[in-house]
Parts: sequence; C-alpha cells; structure tokens
Amino acid sequence: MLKALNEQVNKEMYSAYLYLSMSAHCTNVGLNGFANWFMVQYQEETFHAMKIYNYINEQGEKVVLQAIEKPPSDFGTPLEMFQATLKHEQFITKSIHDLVTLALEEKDYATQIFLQWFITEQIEEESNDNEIISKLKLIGDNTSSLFVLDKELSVRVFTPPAVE
Ligand code: OFO
Repeated sequence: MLKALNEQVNKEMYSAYLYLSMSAHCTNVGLNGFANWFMVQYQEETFHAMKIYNYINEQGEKVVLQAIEKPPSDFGTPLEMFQATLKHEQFITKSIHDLVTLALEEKDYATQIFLQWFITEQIEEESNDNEIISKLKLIGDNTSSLFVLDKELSVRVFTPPAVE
C-alpha cells in the first residue's frame, strides 16, 4: 500500500507539472484566462500530492519521492487540450480506484477512508473538464466566443479545501 501511495504522490506531481505546462502554452498563445484556469489546476494537483504526502507521514511511514516525467509542451487547440486533460483525469480516476481496491484487499481501512475524498474529487475533476469540452464544441471556430470563455476562465481562484 505504501509503495502505491508513494507512486500516487508522483502521479499527482506529474499532473501538476502537466497543467503548469498547459498554462505556459496558453499564456504563450494569448489565452490568459485559460492560462489562469490551468494555473489553478496546477495548485490543486500540488494540494492533492501534499494531502497524500501528509497522510503517509501521519501513518509513521516514509515518503519516497521519484523523478517527475517531462510533460509535453505543445497541446494543439483549446478543445484538444481539454480532451487531453479529461483523458489524463480518467487515468488518475482509475489509479485512485485501484488504490481503493488494494486498500480493501489489504484490509487497510484507514487508507480506504482516506481515499474517499479523492473519489469525490475525481468526479468533480472530470465534470469540470466535460463542461468546458461541451462549451468548446459549441464555440467551434468562433474566436469572439472563445474570448468570452477565456474571460470566464480568468476568474477561477484556488481555494484550498477545508481540512477534514
Ligand atoms: Fe489530482 O486530480 Fe487531477 O490529476
């Protein structure tokens, strides 16, 4: 279980790095609202990684960090970027579900309860991506509508979830 939790810290840190790279890409093409959205996502992912990091420590075990893989730097259109984001989140959801399965197999009920927060969080992550994908499909090639969405995404702020 400990090995799998340490791997999940790495996956969350990769998620953070991936979204930071997407944010840089958006800034570079002049979509500052999208860049803000991905910057907040980067902060959320760092929070996820640290939540597991702190849990491992609380359990009296050792966090062992691994190298973070290099993320891509080109992401195509905003629609393609959000489709890639959704695909990545589906991969993370599967990874969280695998952790729950392992916790149950090992009768590690504390970790199973700890992971419930992540199950709920992943529902929200995928739903956010799906909502933006739907909007981007409606927008199509309409640049002025794209800028309206860009403005909408510019107001997102990172709010650390309350500590349960
Ligand atoms: Fe940590 O939820 Fe996204 O990856």
